[in-house]
Amino acid sequence: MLHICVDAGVSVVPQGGNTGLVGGAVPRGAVVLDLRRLDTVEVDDVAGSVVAGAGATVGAVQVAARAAGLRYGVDLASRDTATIGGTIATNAAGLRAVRLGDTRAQLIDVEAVLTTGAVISRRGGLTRDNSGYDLPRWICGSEGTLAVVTAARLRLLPDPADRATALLGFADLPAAVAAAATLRREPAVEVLELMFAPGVALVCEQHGMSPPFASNPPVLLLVEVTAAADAGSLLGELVENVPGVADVAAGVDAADARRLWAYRELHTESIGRVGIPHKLDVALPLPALAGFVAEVTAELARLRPDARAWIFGHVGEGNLHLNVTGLDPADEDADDAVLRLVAAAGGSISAEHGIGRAKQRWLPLVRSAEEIAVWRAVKSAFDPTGTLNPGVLLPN
Ligand code: 2HG
Ligand code: ZN
Repeated sequence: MLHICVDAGVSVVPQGGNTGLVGGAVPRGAVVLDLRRLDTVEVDDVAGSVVAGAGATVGAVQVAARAAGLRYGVDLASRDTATIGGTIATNAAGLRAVRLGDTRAQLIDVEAVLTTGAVISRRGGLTRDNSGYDLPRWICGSEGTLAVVTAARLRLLPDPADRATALLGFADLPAAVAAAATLRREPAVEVLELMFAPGVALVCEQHGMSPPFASNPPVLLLVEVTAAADAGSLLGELVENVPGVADVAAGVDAADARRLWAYRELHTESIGRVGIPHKLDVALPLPALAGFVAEVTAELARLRPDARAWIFGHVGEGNLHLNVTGLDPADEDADDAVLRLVAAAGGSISAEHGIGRAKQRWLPLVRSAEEIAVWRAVKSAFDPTGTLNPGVLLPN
């Protein structure tokens, strides 16, 4: 099929679950290659890995891994729609990457089709293979611009028998960031998610949930630990020794833990109900994070007094999701101001969602002309006719 498109001079946009947030799979006069029917999942118990078709959902891979007493390290709120192919194309990171790594860290091999029709794959399942350039890791995060991912072999991890979740309240952001930095050093901690009171209140209002704390702390941190046994006591001890914790809600049973997770996982959907948000997925060095939030909030209030910024994210890695509502969809001034502040603070304009079509304009803030020139050479080595996903990632 690819070579027919190449011969006809038609572009191709590979699509998975369509959960991307930067327009990386949005076609513009192109053939859409829907990969969702390639949804096989086969766990290889002996190798401790899984071979999944590009269209298998992350959730299906998680279920299959668990059935074999193992687990898949990538987890994200869109797990039941996002596909393995899409998460490889975007190098999705998600909720546990602070401990378990992003998609690239799970990759053993990728089977992918080039526009020449050639298939690249080793598929042998060797986890040690240092025999040269690592094409799977180049394809991962290339946003469908280099090759069409059809399947992958992914590392599975031991499944800790026990886990415990707690929501912590803080008086201010510097205290929450300091606590996250301390907790990140603890091997058992694998989730560190930041929220603010207005976002949690919005989730409660939209979903008829009661607030987690009567005291309404301004900043909240969702923490999860895993262990072979007694994760609850371990989490209790850790929390007791972290300075600055003003409130604690412990997930005593599974239903409680699900409720604590819901405060975080329902953010995207709840904000979407307020209006079409401008989505800014940024990373900051941890020491700069609290200062950045103060600065960006003041700058947005000055520039667009009617806009509203909702902030949450994977604070263990300095990844903030800044959703700005109350802006005209075509108004890029606020995005520009935010992303310039990010770059000035030594951060990245895309922590995990990629560049797609939405962030290309700002790529030069964080990537040099020399780097982009090498990318172009790589792109033409993989896809000499420029058939795959033109207009995405690489500036035109
Ligand atoms: C998340 O962490 C996703 O929930 C979505 O990356 C973030 O909606 C967003 O901005
Ligand atoms: Zn995220």
